[in-house]
Amino acid sequence: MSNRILHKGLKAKVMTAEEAAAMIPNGAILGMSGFTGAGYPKAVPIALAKRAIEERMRGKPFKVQALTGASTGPELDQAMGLTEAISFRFPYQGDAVLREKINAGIVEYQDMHLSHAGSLVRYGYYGKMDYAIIEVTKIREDGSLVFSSSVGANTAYFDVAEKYILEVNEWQDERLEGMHDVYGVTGRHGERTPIPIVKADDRIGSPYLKIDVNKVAAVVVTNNADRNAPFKAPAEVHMKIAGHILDFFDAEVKAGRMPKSLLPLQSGVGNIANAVLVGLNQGPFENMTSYTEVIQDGMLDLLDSGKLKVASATAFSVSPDGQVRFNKNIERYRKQIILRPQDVSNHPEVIRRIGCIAMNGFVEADIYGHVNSTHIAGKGIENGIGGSADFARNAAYTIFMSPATAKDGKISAIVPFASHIDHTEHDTMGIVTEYGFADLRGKSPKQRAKEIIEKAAAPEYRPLLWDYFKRAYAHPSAGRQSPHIFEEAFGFHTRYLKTGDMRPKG
Ligand code: 0RQ
Repeated sequence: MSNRILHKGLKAKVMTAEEAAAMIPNGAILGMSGFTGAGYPKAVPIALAKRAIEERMRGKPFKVQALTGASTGPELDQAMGLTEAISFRFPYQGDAVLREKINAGIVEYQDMHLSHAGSLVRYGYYGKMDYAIIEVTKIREDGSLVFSSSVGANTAYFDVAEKYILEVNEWQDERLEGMHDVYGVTGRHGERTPIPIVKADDRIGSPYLKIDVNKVAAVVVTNNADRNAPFKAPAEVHMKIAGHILDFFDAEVKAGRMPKSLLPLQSGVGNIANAVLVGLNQGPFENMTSYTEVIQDGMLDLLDSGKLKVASATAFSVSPDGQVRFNKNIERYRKQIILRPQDVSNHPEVIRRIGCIAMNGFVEADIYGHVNSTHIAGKGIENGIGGSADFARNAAYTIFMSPATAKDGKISAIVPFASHIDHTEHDTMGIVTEYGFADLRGKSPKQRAKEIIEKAAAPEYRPLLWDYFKRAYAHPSAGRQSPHIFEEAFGFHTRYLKTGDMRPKG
């Protein structure tokens, strides 16, 4: 028996993952923990995936609706995707197998701002939630819970679910206890009160979540690692992008608009974001803070060097090496890291008040500054909007970053018209590629077009973009604010789909 279950009544609820999964009916609505491959349930989802196969062999359907915090790991999205056990997925995912099922029309997917997830679920838009399936590190004597490596949407799912299944994961370090700051954004609109965070390191809640233990239907003990993907060393292109961002910070500090400690950093996941953090660790800025959603290896480096004082987030996304380092220094990190529910970590109110610097990746941006973070033309959705718009719309500085081309130069990340728009021209302040930092502040659409084409677009695409812009400006039915020629606005995309290259032959 696990020594992580201290509540007597809940000890009696321990069963296998298969027994717990057997309680879940076809068509159930499940709220599961998990955010960026951290803190997701690992045994019951596998058992549900197996059950889908068994039921199908008996000629019966078995599919559930899977709501989570954000992306999870192979035991959940991949296993349940492969066996087509998911009918509907919300609010973010990043698994290759499930992506294929979504883009093939087999799984319905609602991509949503992560700060909104809890509130939307509480309003009942997804139906009556049958089970919350939540990974925890420990169940205390009084039945209160110590969450694991993410908090995500757990509090909302506990609030609305009829019954709970708890996965107690002994792989998670027990010393995570004390790192969480559980605070509920509850109540209907009009009844809510301000979230009292004025600095990234303010703690406003409890390290534990008290639950109604009578609702616990099952406790499953696991010992499984989070999905800790290794980081590639930043490539030259990533380091160049990071360099442009650091130069921009430098200039803002010199202009007296940013303090030397910068403003609270929000950094997306991936290699570019990590390269920026590596650059910050070598740069001149001290006493920085971070108010973000995910803590990656680069953040640990900054905490280790003392350049970063605090990191507030909702989840970890560290490499296997980062995990070892984290567990080794966990006593110190507990004083520096705060894990909050995603409706607090990503809350527009807090992001606007404290004035974050939002830095996120993009798929494509158009000449007027609209940004597509999610859809690849001709292929469908890549991951999802995640928390990017929670931060981008509300931060003091909003920066989007990407290599200027993809697929060996055949695709330009700067296009005449984005084929899908997640962030509008009104929210984007900086578009950064290896070629430079297009500073869009204080510029009209036409002025932005000049800046983006000249600073951010790859040189081989600049003449094509200028040609389009100039002809659109001269077009009799285009208007002169944000000129477009509708028949040609997606010309780069249609050429790519036809020839495999956005550049015309010859
Ligand atoms: O494809 O893997 O087949 O080579 O897209 O692109 O350059 O490796 O960049 O991993 O940082 O992802 C926007 C998707 C960038 C990510 C996005 C192809 C490219 C490659 C991945 P391959 P890269 P990244 C915090 C904030 C939304 C969520 C967000 C993302 C693959 O940053 O999901 O911001 N953002 N969350 O080749 C065709 C293009 C392309 C393209 C790239 N224009 N056309 N393919 N690719 N651009 C995190 C959370 O909220 C949890």
